[in-house]
Amino acid sequence: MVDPLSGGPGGVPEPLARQADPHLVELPAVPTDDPRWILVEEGFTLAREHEVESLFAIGNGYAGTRGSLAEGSALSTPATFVAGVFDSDGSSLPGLVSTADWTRLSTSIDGQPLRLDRGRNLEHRRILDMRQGIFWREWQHQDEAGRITRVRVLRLASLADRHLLLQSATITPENFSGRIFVDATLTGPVVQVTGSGTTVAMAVARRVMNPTGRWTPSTELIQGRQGLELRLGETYRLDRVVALHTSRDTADPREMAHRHVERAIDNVAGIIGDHRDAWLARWQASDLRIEGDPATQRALRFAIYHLLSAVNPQDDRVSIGARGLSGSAYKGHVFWDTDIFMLPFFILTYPEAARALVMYRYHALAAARAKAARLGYRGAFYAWESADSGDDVTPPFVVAPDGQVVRLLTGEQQLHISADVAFGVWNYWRATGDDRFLVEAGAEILIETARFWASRAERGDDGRYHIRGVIGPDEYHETVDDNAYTNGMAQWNLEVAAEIANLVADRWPEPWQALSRRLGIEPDEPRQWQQVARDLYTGFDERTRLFEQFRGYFGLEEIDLAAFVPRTAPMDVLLGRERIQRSKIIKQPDVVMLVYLLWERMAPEVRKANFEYYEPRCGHGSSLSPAIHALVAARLGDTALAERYFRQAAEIDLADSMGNAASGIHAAALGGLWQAAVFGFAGLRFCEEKPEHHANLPPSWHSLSMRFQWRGQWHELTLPEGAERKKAEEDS
Ligand code: IFM
Repeated sequence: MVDPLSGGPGGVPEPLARQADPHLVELPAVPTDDPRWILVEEGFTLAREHEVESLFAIGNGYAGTRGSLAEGSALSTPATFVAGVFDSDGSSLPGLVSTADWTRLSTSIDGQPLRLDRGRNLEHRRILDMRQGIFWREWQHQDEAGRITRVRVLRLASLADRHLLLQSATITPENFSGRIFVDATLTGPVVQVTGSGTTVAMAVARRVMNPTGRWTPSTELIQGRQGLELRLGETYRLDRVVALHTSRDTADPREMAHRHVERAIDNVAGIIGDHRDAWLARWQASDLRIEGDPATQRALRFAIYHLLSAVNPQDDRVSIGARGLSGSAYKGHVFWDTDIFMLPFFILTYPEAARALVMYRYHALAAARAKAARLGYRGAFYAWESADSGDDVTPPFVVAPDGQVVRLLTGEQQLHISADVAFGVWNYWRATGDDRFLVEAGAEILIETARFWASRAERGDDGRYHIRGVIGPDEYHETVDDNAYTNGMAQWNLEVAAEIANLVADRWPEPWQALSRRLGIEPDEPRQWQQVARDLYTGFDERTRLFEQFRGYFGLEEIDLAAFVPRTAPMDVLLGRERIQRSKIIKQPDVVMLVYLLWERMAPEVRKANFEYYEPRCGHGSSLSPAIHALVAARLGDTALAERYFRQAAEIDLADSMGNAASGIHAAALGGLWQAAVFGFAGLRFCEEKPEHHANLPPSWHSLSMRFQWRGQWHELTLPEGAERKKAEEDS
């Protein structure tokens, strides 16, 4: 097996040039050199600042901190979010709370503030070290008086102890001696109480190392407003450790934070070492290695890094919002993005984290039942957008790109979320064999979602069941009847719930009796679900092998997307809401999504016919779209098209190609990118209850290797295999 943590050959560019440090006092760690493990932002472009803050965010699933400049800039929006801590001002929907800015550090030299927008930046570099989970900054600045100062910073959110955040900075006057003052006070309240009564407490401790390498009791550098006289070439180091606790996890978060930080401040090297080890261990399990294509390698690691930064296996009452903990878009709300796009990565490489995510849905079941009941249905209708409680927090109105305020129907009409949740639960159980989860939580979700479908589907005059007035994954078409994705997934949900009910009744009779008593399950109910599933209208045409995306779709206006290349704005903006609704242009894969998720149930010609029909009609107005197209194209053997879509998916954050990375990375697109590599190019599938693969690697990928867990066993996958691999090596 290839060592995931070693560098190694393979067309890799030269490591970053690093200067030998002449000083005794250094940062307590060094950045990774290998460009396949780091993202580097050279210089400073004010207009890119928000985007850089998102991409360079650090996180450990408990807290996430944006990669803002410590001293700020005209556009800086530093923020630290704590998973599961939401607040609203009463008039608005709950959004993730931003805590005090623990990263703030502003330096002045002889009274002059050291800032990027003053003087000259001889060197300025930010590095996201994905391998070690560390944000680095190196800055050499010359002020108007010619004084050159070097500042180095590292910042991390400990993966070994999720309550700790750490920053270490060194400062060196390189051609002068002068008075230096570092303002390291926190901004914002250190204890916050949200409207719903959650207390978030931060405790901070600092210490300073003098140029001889000793911890100094002197606090003049950071507290005496006069500052400290630094001599030419001398380096001081400032460490700052923050302990973060909330009343979600302890009765007295303030006290807990104080005690925690007091212990931690004397163990900075240990905190960094443990954090680094925790990341290295995670990478051992979760890395995906691509030889021959360093840019793709880095893009995949970027995806994995942000997914890992957003998850916390120790807290099953939180899930991952659409932008993880890296930005405030969608107020940190959780969508189907987690169950369908991100969860597969965790299921196969980090099952403990996957379990926490599916348990979040179990805890949300009460809210999902209440939503169904409010609308007059049985079972569980999950929230389209949820926060901490599982209640639906979808905004009722949004401001469209043209400034119009429009009614948002997604919360009422994206019914498919219930089947998506069920699909994630079933996927988790199937891959892990976690029977305890199935019996104690999963079966209940599958049953309650099936009940919802059975009560929501109406029998029509044609004798078939129909699901009317919905929005499918394609959000350009609202209030449609018999959306193929919704009906197809509902059908799957009903069938699987019946199978699972029979399985649990058979294998675990006592818990089953308790569950059926508690839920009032009639003996005949599973058979009724099967009947609704059998008679559910699917929109499938035997002759053409096509699913009609919804009733009437085939009669809509045909618009050639090729005429809009190069595209200057999303298609709904270019055409307007009314026209797009009357057209066949779709926002994101809908039937293609169904083909992907229910792949094993579709005949090969059905998969192909539907992809060929719908792919040219997709406008990719959602970040969730390109990766799924890449995946399905790769499975169908069209590697060139798959590669094009794969690149498009990778660029959503790394090139900010949709123009909205400023408010957070796109976690679902990153999960989709991983899936495109694993389930698309590597063709990993779980047929007949065991893993198999049908690879279609892009020609530039000399090899792909990864580990994954299936039913408690770790498997190694290295492609191409055996003879094929030998041939590829000879050819290269
Ligand atoms: O869940 C998605 C949806 O499919 C498209 N609009 C954005 C949401 C959040 O990412």
